[in-house]
Amino acid sequence: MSLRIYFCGSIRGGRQDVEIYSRILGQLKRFGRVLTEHVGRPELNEKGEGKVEADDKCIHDRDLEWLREADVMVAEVTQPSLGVGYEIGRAVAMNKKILCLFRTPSKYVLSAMIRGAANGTNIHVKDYSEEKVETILQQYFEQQL
Ligand code: 6IA
Repeated sequence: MSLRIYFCGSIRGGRQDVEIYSRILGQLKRFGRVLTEHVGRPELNEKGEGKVEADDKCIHDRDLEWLREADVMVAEVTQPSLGVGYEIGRAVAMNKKILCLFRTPSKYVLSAMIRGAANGTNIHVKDYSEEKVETILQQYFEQQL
């Protein structure tokens, strides 16, 4: 059975990096089945649906269900997002394998709570440039999983 991959990227935190999410998603498909492809869709913006509390509850509960099913999480963490930080915390609590990708150079400094969570086993944090992301993913999926 193929690996189930949970990809995270900012939505209400800001959609500036959506094209990069989409490119990473395209590459992740080589390694398994991505459960959260919507994160890379440009038409999903920070406004749209989801203003009603019940909708947000559905999104939260469905995403956590996918996270439980996932074998590995890949999180693009450059654009700060409360939701992505929360998902990473939940994945840590579930002992999931996690790869966080932070693009450099960036106007942001990655939260110490994410960079400091890296432990060399389950949780990896990699700085990357766009042209290296393919190699980083290749190495991660070959060596860590
Ligand atoms: O706080 P953020 O919105 O930036 O959190 C982004 C993260 O939360 C992503 O990695 C998603 O997995 C999850 N997430 C947040 N919103 C949604 C969503 N619809 N659908 C699926 N996953 C979500 C939001 C709709 C709305 C903004 C129009």
